[in-house]
Amino acid sequence: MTREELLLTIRQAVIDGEKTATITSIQAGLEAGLDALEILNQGLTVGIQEVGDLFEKGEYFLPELMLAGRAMQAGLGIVKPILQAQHLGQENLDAGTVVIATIQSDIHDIGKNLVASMLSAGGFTVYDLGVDVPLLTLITKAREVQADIIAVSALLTTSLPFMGDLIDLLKESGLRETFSVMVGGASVNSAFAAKIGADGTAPNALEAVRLAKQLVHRKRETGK
Ligand code: HCB
Repeated sequence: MTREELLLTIRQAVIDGEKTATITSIQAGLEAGLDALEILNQGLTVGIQEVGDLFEKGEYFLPELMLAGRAMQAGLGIVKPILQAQHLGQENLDAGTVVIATIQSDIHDIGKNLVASMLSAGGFTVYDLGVDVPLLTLITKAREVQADIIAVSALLTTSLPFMGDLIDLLKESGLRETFSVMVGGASVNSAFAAKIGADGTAPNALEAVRLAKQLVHRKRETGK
């Protein structure tokens, strides 16, 4: 099979919600020399986006969405350790402390989990609070562990306002300068991040690690 055919097989396995086929097609891809990042970005992620489109068009329903989510998670089970290993060793071990969660009212966690894993691999101490996490829980944990960054994820457009509320709450509590705030998830873009006054956003897990490093560097240099 060509590279493109291998990637197509991975995408299709996610679209079909076939966990076993996702695993075997990834293994075949790796054996044939595909790179883990290529499998993630051009295989798994393209597949799950297609599933979202089919759901939006009314061709897929919740069960298909759930099966595809499981297939994606199974695929990440193979790809994530490879990506982590590729990044370990190149990073310093005291990169900073991050409290991460999917924000209140949202339960999507595939992307958030990927970001959390890659931050760990990048030398950050990561406290993952899970999904549907209330704003006060996030802030309390961040204070307890003296976090550098609060990173939040949201995929539902109806969850986005809670990200703005988080920043407002930090301001009201006099803590806005204490924590950098990173926002992300498929519904988030730079314009939105700027509008709510977040410190940045990232389109994927590797960019999220890069951004987190910049934010900690800035904080250590300037205190903000
Ligand atoms: Co969900 N769902 N879903 N869903 N779902 C979406 C998100 C829609 C866009 C599908 C659609 O209509 N096209 C849609 C949201 C529409 C909207 O609000 N605009 C939607 C809906 C409507 C729903 C329900 C409401 C459906 C229902 O019940 N009727 C329900 C939500 C319930 C709730 O949250 N309260 C629901 C449920 C589900 C599941 C459970 C079936 C399943 C989630 C399983 C899980 O997460 N454990 C699911 C899935 C799988 C999706 C899609 C298909 C894929 C999401 C995904 O995992 N993407 C999604 C369609 C889509 O996104 N196009 C669909 C892959 C990851 C890797 O991408 O963007 O999350 P990511 O993360 C990236 C990136 O953004 C960045 O790095 C990550 C890694 O590269 N990043 C950060 C992420 N977080 C970051 C934080 C940072 O600080 C920095 C960077």
